[in-house]
Amino acid sequence: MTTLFDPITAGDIRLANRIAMAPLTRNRAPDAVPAPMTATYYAQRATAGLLITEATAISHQGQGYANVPGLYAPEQIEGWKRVTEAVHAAGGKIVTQLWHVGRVSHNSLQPDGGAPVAPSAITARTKTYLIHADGSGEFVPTSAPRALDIAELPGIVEDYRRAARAAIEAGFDGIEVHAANGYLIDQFLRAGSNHRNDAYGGSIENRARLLVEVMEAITAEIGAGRTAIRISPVTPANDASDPNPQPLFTYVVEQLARWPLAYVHVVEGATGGARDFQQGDAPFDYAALRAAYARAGGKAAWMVNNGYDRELAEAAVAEGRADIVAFGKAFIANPDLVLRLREKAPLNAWDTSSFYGGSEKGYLDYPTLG
Ligand code: 8OZ
Repeated sequence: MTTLFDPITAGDIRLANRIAMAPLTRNRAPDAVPAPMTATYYAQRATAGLLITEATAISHQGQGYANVPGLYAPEQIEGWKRVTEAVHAAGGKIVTQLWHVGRVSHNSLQPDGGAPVAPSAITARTKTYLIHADGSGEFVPTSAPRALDIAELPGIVEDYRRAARAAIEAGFDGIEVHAANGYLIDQFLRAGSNHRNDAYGGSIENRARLLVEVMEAITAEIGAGRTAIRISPVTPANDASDPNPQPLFTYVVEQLARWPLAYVHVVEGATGGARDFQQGDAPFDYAALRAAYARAGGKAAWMVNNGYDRELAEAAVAEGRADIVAFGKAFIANPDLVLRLREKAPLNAWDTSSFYGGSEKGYLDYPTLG
């Protein structure tokens, strides 16, 4: 019987176990450059089979929150090198999550204070996070976006390609495309945010076109075995909505089967919330999604996330419903989560007040066993 503690090969990446650290935004990267303490943070957690970094902007336009890191400037690449070296020295594996927020942004975070970009000029009913000059943080409504001109889309695909190359230069073992949680790629996928009437809107095939082009560019640039993706078929995060997610995401995974990717990462339910969250008329069938991927020839490892505890994760892997399970908040509070799960030891509780922004407190100071 397969357990969480068995190794697995995901594309070109060899994982020592099937426990991944989910991508977690921490807002501790002043000027979008990973701080020195960030190398310590990830290295502390290097016994994970795979670390996935916090979402990392592919461009200035892709930025939507204060103090989140990027991967488009030389000093950012240098900052990430410190992280990957520390993780590799500790025996871990690490990929970075490539992110364009689309409409989930604020004018003050955009180049020249401009409007955030989106498939359509529809404001997301959600908030973003700003940090003021005095260091205080605040959640504020996102700014009204402008619709991207079709002529701008090749430039965005190019930004993804360049960021993937920068990730390899920074020493990452691969990248995960952030196609989840209501950010740019997900905004194109879902009918609620995509009202376009060109080749990137309307039909499912059209709404998935940007995603397919991004995957094509990245896999050609760094190889499919170092490329992964995260999707969240029903999440309402950041005002994401679609009346009929099952056929949409069936088409998405059928397209993903074209490349021998490292893994496909699925957020089940509402991100950080109810696992049985529903959009549309029927509960989402995740087993059918995976079956559609397999039927289309998909070979990547299947990673699941959202509200898993030890029992649920062990059952998912033992019963073959998942190859890898990603843990989020539990990894913030338990740097030695793998050991604790293995020993069935109690977990430290997380402190939500230090999730976003701040110092080493709530970042580097969670205790390990013994
Ligand atoms: C929490 C706060 C800010 C961003 C996501 C990147 O939901 C995020 C995020 C989460 O994927």
